[in-house]
Amino acid sequence: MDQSLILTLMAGVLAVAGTLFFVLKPKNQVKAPVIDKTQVQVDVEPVHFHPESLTESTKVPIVKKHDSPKLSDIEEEVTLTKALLKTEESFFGRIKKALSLGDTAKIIDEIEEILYTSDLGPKTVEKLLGTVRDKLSKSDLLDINKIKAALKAEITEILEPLHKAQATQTKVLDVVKIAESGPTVIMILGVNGAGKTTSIGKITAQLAQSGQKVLVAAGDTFRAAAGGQLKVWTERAQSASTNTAGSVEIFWPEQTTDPAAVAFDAVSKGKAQNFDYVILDTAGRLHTQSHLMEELKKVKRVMTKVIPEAPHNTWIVLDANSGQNALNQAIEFNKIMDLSGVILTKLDGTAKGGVVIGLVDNLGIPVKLIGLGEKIGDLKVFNYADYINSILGDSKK
Ligand SMILES: Nc1nc2c(ncn2[C@@H]2O[C@H](COP(=O)(O)OP(=O)(O)OP(=O)(O)O)[C@@H](O)[C@H]2O)c(=O)[nH]1
Ligand SMILES: [Mg+2]
Repeated sequence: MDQSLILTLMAGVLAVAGTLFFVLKPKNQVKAPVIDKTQVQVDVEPVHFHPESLTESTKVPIVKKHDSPKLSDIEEEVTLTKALLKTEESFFGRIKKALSLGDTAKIIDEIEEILYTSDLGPKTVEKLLGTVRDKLSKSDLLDINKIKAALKAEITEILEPLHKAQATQTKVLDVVKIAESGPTVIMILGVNGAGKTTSIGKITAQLAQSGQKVLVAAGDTFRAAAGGQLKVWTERAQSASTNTAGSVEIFWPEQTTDPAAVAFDAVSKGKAQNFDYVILDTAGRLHTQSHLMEELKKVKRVMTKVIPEAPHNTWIVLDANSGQNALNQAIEFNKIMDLSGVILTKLDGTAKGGVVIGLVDNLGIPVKLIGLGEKIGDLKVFNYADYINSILGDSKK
């Protein structure tokens, strides 16, 4: 074909395409976004909240709906595997290295040392060690896959019975014991700084997202700033939820200094006003502070005057970084408060993630939820299979 004819044809095609582009382009794509400067505000970062340093006037920052993180935005951010990388390194990573010792007696000694320094507790270490010693032949001990399979089977035996029911669950709503009638009451307790208030914020956000009407009660009457901090979290929870059927309200009688009175009034209000959930925050305390433990018992007792089965869920919040201490705390709190679940926080970045196995083995109470960060979406239902795969370097995620 003649070269000039080809050029003419190409020019024609381009002209037609250009015309079609301008005719068919949707109108709203041409417009530049209009920014209402009065609505722009600095994002409130939900990290390292230090309520003590806030003054009365600044302690409740306003989080506007449009710029708050949505649960769906941040759901994918932290995976269990990512959070447990350090645990995997210091647990299975070290076992892998032990194989280079070549000698099976030395390998067993090294595995024993690793297990004892993995926050499992002596009873659980003996179980795992027994498996390695009794179920593996000399040649198996030189095969990392055989060791892994033996550990996996034993850890599964410990974790599976209490967590099978929640293996397919992803929502807080699905791991709560629900009241037969009236509001479901969740009491949250634990030592200072474990992550109680933060976890309540995260739980509330998820429940609101599931369309639930939630009343959060400021039962930490001990620390002056505690109510304000809880208020911030309830506002975040409300803002993070995109489900208009759900709602969040705080019960914070600022003049009340008795946590039992707060609990009683909150549960009464929850019942009278048809809330689906009442979640009670409590002040941090050590199990060795007997008067404060007595106080917790009283708080629990008064709620039964309104709803005999309340609290339907008594969850202890434990900081994974406390390792063996977390286990001791749980054992002691359980003696007095009859716990029904554990929220294990700060699993992100700790090397002490092995504590889960010891906790479940020694306590016989399920780990319901795990905290994987400081943001409102960083709370997941504990999945035992994912956990085991993560600490044994077998995760596909
Ligand atoms: N990295 C990380 N930080 C967390 C997590 N959960 C809570 N935190 C942080 O832990 C700190 C303490 O959290 P709070 O919720 O105030 O703990 P608390 O148990 O209510 O503390 P008290 O009321 O003083 O007893 C805060 O800085 C939180 O951001 C988590 O899962 N991961
Ligand atoms: Mg608190």
